[in-house]
Amino acid sequence: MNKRYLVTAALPYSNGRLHVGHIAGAYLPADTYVRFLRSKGENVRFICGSDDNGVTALIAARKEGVSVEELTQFYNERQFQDFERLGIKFDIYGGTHQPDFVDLHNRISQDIFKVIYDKGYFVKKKATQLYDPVAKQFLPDRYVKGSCYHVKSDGTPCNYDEAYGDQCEACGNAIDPMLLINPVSTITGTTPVPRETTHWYLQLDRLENRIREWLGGKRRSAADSPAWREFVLNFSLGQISQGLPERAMTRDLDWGVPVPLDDPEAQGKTLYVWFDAPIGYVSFTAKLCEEQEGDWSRFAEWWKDENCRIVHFVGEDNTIFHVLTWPAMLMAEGTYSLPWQVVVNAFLKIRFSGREEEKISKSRGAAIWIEDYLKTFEPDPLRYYLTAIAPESGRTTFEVNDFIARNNNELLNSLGNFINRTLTFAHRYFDGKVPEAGQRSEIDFRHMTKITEQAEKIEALLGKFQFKAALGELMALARSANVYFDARKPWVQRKENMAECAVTINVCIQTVKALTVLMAPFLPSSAAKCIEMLNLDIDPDIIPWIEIEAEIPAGHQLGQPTVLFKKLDPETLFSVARDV
Ligand code: B3M
Ligand code: ZN
Repeated sequence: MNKRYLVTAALPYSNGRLHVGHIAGAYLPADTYVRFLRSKGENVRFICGSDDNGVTALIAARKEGVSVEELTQFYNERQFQDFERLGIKFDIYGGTHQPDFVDLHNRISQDIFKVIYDKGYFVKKKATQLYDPVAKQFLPDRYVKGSCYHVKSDGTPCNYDEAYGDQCEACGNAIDPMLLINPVSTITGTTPVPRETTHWYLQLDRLENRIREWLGGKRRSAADSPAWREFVLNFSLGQISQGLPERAMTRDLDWGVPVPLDDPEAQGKTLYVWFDAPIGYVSFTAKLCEEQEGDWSRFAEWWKDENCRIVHFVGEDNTIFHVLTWPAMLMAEGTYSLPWQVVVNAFLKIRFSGREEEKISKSRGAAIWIEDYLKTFEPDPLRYYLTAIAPESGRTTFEVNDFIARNNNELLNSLGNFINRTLTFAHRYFDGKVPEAGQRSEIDFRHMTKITEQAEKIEALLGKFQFKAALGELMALARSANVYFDARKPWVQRKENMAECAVTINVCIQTVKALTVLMAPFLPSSAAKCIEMLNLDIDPDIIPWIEIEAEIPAGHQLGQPTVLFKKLDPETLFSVARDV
């Protein structure tokens, strides 16, 4: 059966710039996966856009003294540029409140809300919420801060005192703002008071069994369905065993999707941002269908068709919403497919030389902003490093010195060096043409077999979302290519036996081609340079995976060799980091 893939990356809040942590969390692995799928000839759509609704945008707009519309459009544009320049290529980049998207987004969000409402999965309840008497408004979750009341897995209290009213960043648990210890309004700094208001609550408890079944059910043992990352599964099953609380899906807020009910008590209320944000994936798909086929309702071919695999890439703080709430919404609605996989990365920490490792933080100046990075550097060294240290099974640290070292030792000295020495040799001694393949000996064959083996490993690992390991196998191939080159000594062969030298360089050029195909999902602009250096007539954006096995014929004229990777020095990166 013809499978299709709909891949999404978490919708960034359009309230600030992007830093390396964002990229490592969701966007780079998603882009790598999509590039891999495309090279395998799969039919795939890659969807993203900004999360404009809710309070985070309001807070930022208030702080910057601009309207929330202005703010979200400004950052939507800037973030999109960062993605583009990093080679992260979406089929569509929308935004839940961007002028071209908001109508369709509101309509689809409201439709889903109404279906769930009609099916009786919401209860309307009066609840007491925190109200700021100075600002004269109810405080949405993100407007309240206080100490976390949860108990950590080791039995000690969390007590993190910067916990927001929706989630504790220290222990990862969902927060009920009414239970926060010493709550403070982030708008005015006053102590909020409890006051009564009406909301619509999604009865997650009624869906617990179905979510558990979906998480651990039969589907998971099917050979073609990669396993969940362990920390994701454990965390999610843990949440379910504690019991899923009813969650309010509406808010007292005037920025967002209006609650689509005739009820007078729904007046002035909007949908909870975590209700409408994942629907952004759907509404942007609909917009793409409108643009490509003139009919937005064809989003159903992606969202309501069992032959389409839906894959979400998110960071660890989005786990609950993608592995529990979102599937619950889809189950309650009833006509959508459930995610095929949710790929979650943990947080990335950062360590500047001479400093302790720390949380990436805007306020403390501990971040490398993508915009700043790109002023001085090429995208691929960053893509390389962020994949090499990908927080796939737990938190990892971006070490500025390590970034430089790995660029210089691995990208440059291993991968870049092999490609460069091969191509310059071919230019110097074979007129820039691919020499005759001749009679390959055992050592040549062994090396050619190594290419096939590595390609198979990389393919299998990418299919299982193990990007870091896949990149490791790519680099292992680059290393053994250098070992082969050194063992054959073409610089000696050239003087003693030109025919044997030709065999060696032919093998090396075929290796460069294989490396080009294999590096493309990770390092797309370097792969494009290689395509040029090899002078191949292949679309550099979608290099077919089968090209690994297709040898370049003898006599083929190569292009000019250019520098693939540059040596980086710590001072330059340090000055970028200091700019923040
Ligand atoms: N905007 C949260 C975040 O960037 C959020 C993701 C929404 S995905 C539907 O952490
Ligand atoms: Zn906590």
